[in-house]
Amino acid sequence: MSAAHCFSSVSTSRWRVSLGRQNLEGSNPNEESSTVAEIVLHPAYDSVTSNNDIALLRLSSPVQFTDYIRPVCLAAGDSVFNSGTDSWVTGWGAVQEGEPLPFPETLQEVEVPVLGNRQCNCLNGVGTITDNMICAGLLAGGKDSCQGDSGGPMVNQQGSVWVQSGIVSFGYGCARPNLPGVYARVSNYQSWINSHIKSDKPGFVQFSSSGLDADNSYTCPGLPPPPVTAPGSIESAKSSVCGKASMNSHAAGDRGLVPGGIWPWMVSLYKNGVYTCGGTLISKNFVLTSAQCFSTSNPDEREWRVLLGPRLVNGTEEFVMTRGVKRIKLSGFMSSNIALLKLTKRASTGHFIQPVCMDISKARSFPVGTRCWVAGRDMGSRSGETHKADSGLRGIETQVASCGTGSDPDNICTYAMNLQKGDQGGPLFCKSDSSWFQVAVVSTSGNKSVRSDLQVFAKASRFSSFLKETVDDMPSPAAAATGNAAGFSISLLLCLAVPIISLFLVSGC
Ligand code: 4AZ
Repeated sequence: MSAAHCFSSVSTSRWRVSLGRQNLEGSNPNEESSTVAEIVLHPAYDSVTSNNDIALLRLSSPVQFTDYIRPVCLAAGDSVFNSGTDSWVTGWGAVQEGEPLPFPETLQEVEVPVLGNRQCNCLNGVGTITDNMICAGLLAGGKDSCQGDSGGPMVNQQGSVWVQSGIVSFGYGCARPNLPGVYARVSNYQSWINSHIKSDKPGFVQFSSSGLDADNSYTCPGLPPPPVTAPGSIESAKSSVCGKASMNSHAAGDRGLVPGGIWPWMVSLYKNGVYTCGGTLISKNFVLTSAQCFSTSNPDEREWRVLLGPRLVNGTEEFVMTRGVKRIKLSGFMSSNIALLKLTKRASTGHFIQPVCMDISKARSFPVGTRCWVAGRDMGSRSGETHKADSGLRGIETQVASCGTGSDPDNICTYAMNLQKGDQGGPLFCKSDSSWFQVAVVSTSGNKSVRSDLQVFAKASRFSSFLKETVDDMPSPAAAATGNAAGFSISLLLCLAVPIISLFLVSGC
């Protein structure tokens, strides 16, 4: 993939593509090169405005992937790049205006933030920046792409995956203050790119920015006024929503691979570096777990670390973020009691990290048949192998069952399951009105098994006053109509590990 403006015709004979190269001069031990079978310019490329500055080159023969030659992922159509999103641009272009890259012309990289389209339009002159463009640069100047970088990539890291958001296209000079570089917006071309690639299609990944985009409220004389967002609307409440597993509902499909995509409220608790318990994020500042995870009624916060944002990377569990613990509060020091951990710094939420909802006002019912999950960690069956488990993740889908006669309203029953040590502190969470609610905390030794076909859990709502007085930033579920959990049919924790691995191998990006 390159920029259309690099090609004055679609004649292929004069072109060669070099891969795996670091320097433009001298030896490049990892270099491969290929002739070009076809050059496809975007049919709506406009050389005057630079709109649709994108081209595809079909190589004459497939390249062998190596440690030095690998495909990048491409930003899928529904990607969002908020103003400020950290980006990297690479190329062999000029190091400043009029100053070519010196011998031996080693590949250069520069880190620049995305600059929103409204602001970029305003700075460059309203009308110059179309929706098919994305800008990046510093208002102060000093960092930019430059002549010779054209056609090269702007990429953004999401977890361990690099996603190409832009193709170097144009700009007024290089690195000048208030004149960001302009790039073709790759996410707008998913269907055009796919229409030209019949087999071995690229891996499209939805890139997501968390929070609101400050560019939406950027005002500028020539621009239409920013859209009004009513207070309390879904948009403005986005940061405090709970219980939406957005990555789970479309973890794979025609948009390609979305990395990770497991329950975003799951956390792992480590004591002195050893996995000790599962837990859940219930607000930006608080994690809920079982009181049984603590061996004394007065635990030492400094011994604990919280890993947030579970993701599967090549079938192995990884976490996006870690936090220390400022405060541990136990509701009591008994089997079914719960514990709240206040994080040293609030968690930044997004697709990978999001609190689960809690029904502290006891307003919800979870009738017989409601879909629920228990999620925890697979610690292996043999002792002494506690953190060697392959994926680390374990999920069991279950349903609310009747507790039978004389049932206690403070308990909830599900069909029996084989709870293990690694499930301790993790959640039983159930779906209500398209949001996921944590109904109970798993405490592996505290469950009273009255019947062998049932699992009895003490409802977390019995601790509602403890939760209310401790957690001062409890999020609220999004309105039911905005739910994206429809079509939720994949038993992801257990089943998707395999397709994720194979998709990685197939698309390789
Ligand atoms: C060029 O001429 C060029 N500062 C590429 C990028 C930028 C300017 C010029 C952006 O290839």
